[in-house]
Amino acid sequence: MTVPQERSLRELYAEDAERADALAFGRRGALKGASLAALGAALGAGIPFSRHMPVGYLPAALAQGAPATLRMDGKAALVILGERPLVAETPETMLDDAVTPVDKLFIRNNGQVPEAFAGDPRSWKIRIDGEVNTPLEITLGELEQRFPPVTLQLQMECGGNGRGQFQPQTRGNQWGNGAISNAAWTGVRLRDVLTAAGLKPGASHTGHFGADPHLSGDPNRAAISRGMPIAKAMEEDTLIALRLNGQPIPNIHGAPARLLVPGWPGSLSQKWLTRILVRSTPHDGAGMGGTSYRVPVRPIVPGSENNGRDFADMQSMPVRSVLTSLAHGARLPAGTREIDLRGAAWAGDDTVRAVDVSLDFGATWRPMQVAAPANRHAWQRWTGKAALPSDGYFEVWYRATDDKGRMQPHLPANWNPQGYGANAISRAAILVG
Ligand SMILES: Nc1nc2c(c(=O)[nH]1)N[C@H]1C(S)=C(S)[C@@H](COP(=O)(O)O)O[C@H]1N2
Ligand SMILES: [Mo]
Repeated sequence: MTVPQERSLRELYAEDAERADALAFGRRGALKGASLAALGAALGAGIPFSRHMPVGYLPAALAQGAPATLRMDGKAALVILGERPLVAETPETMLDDAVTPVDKLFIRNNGQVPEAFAGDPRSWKIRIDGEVNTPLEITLGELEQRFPPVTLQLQMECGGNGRGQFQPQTRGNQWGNGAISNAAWTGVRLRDVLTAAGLKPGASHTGHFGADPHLSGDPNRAAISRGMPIAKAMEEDTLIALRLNGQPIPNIHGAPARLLVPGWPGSLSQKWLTRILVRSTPHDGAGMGGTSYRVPVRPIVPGSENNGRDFADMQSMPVRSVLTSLAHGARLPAGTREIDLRGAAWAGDDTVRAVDVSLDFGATWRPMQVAAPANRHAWQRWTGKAALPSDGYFEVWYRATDDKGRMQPHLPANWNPQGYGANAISRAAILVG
């Protein structure tokens, strides 16, 4: 088949990717001469590994539009996914630092951003109540005096990271892979505080509360209020954080104190923390139950209606990787025959055993070097090189495998109504010459 004259293949891909694929790819799946040439023209270069391109494959270079970027004091030019509430993603190349700088932390709000606390941060109070022997109302000043300080590099990843991969599309922010940060957080262990309050025998779950108003402004509604099993609350890496990369936490990231619950959905890491309720039943706040932060126990038909029956709370996040040394869509000078590959990988409560890269649409993979995490629940950096046989259009496919042998899949699995847990292999398009 030939490509229609009146529209470029690129335009057609933007409008109707399926039809463009049907035009560009033959029935048997091999790209034909004229179509291959048209696709090469749309991409701006020939495709040296075209023989490995799968049937109906949409080249990564054609699969995205131009993003809106954030302008905010103290923040980098993140990609805006939503204005109200404000949600912004970190492009993968901005995740090139081992410790994520404050300006590059992604932003995820569910409600309004509260006014910055005007008082002395040390006077901010957090209440610990519910299934405890001695309810506490403790200021940050007292917290720092009573409990030993801890500094850890901790991943924080939104439960919806990767959501944009799901077909059919699910509701919520269409994240790429950039709802992840790995900053150095200083604070006190939540377990020290809970132990000081004294857990009653029935204490089984927490509920978290913050000072941010609901989007509607209704004071009786919480923007978000999630909770976790007490075992996660008592883990040594779960913190009430007071400092971020050695500085006071900026307001947008939850000043003056927030929870940091690494490896589990970021929504547990309550910003502007005011209260932790210890419960004898799972918490029932905003963002709990139904299909919120929950995934089907057994796969459901993608796109089907489901009220969350037979769903389970998302806990440890799945394995994922980012490529930080080369931007998707990068152009490299003609004659480039070797590229430096570098990035990060993480796997919730688990560690990453391997990162592999393919330049030939998955036909062959080569292992990268993966460093140990700085501490448990920090991400792991990976590096390596890859050789290019010629100029042309290439895709760098990268995938991580966790220490239990679970690998990023080719397509996101376990479709669910709110789009959690999509961790398919990523691909970055590069043009050489
Ligand atoms: N109080 C409060 N805490 C919150 C949220 C929120 O909207 N309000 N969003 C949660 C979600 S969904 C995520 S992913 C992280 C994002 O933290 P960040 O904006 O500092 O990156 O904060 C969590 N804590
Ligand atoms: Mo999130």
